Amino acid sequence: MTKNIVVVAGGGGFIGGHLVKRLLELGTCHVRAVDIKPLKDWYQVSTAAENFAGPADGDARDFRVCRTICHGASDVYQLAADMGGMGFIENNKALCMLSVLTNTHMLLASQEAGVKRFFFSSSACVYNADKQLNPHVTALAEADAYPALPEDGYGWEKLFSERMCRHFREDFGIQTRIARFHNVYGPEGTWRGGREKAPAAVCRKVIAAKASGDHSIEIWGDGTQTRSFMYIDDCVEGIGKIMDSKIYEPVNLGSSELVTINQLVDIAEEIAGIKLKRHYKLDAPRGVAGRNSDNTKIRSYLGWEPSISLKQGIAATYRWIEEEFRKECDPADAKSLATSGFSHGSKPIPGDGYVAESRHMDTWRQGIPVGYGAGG
Ligand code: GKE
Repeated sequence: MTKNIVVVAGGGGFIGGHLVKRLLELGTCHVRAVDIKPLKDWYQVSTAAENFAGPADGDARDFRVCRTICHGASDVYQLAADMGGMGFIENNKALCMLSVLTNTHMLLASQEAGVKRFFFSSSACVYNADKQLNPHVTALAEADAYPALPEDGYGWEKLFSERMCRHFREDFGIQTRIARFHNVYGPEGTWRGGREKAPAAVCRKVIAAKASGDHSIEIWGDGTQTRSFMYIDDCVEGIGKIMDSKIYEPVNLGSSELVTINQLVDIAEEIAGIKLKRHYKLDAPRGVAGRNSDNTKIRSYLGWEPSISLKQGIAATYRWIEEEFRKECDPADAKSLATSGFSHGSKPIPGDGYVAESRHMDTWRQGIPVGYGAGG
């Protein structure tokens, strides 16, 4: 019996890598994993999948690539995006918005190929910033995305692409499903280099402090800012449930366990068995003051919501990063891994992020496919 073809765009990344593995474990479909990164840089490689890797075969910003990977497919999971934690999205707003090329071309190619279901990975960054001014935040319900005032760059692109998914469903009939991810973390994710999010960054810094013997930690902001963090296994389970559901409009996929960044550091310290001196970097990217996920809608539709506790998830994540650190880092590097850097495209940049001469740098080229518009 021929199996349905299922495409995972962004399959070489954090969430995509776990999703490819889960789909293969289910054994009901043929999986195509697609990512712009060369195969050697994929976070996880599943040899049982049909892997499309690198700028030529795996760049889903390129319509030609999208047509090839969507041909004959029944389901598409569109998770490909230029993204990262606050250190990246605050310093690369134009690159984050250029992910619109990927979402547009993947929707067009899916429509053309007769794809039945299209899953789009949106984000809590679509939410109105004026509703996230207080650490004691009221959990965000789906309607709080309007009136629109999302996170600059990344949030606007996600909100726009949500609308495009909706209108492709309404006008062209493709079954779209949209989940707003609330800060996903776990093993096999980004933990250094400038794109990492807070859970991985904090684990790395505690591990580095322990390894270097310098028992201090640099924390962005004043540590009172709040978030909810969702463990990867809940995320992958939620993606499957939402794709199989009748939830047409965007829905939160996130934990409702609200913590301060100081409490996140407490948890990592407890796992490490050390207490660190805290230095607060007030000029570092902080994002909103408070953010949490209101799970009323997902519970009402699915009778389910993410439930893996932060303590449990951070314990697994800490162990995995500790192992990576041991494998990849010389203890002498520990000091350099005790601080988080910012990046412009993939170029590290100094200090507060702004570089006057960036006008002349070719960072913008990183936002478009090789040969884009060639022959024009
Ligand atoms: N990345 C990072 N690295 N954040 C730190 C660090 C550090 O070393 N130290 C403290 N923080 C603080 C940040 O200043 C921010 O206030 C909080 O942790 C969470 O930062 P984050 O994990 O980078 O990202 P945010 O939750 O603010 O925003 C992310 O939300 C996701 C959706 O929930 C976005 O960057 C996207 O990754 C995504 O939209």
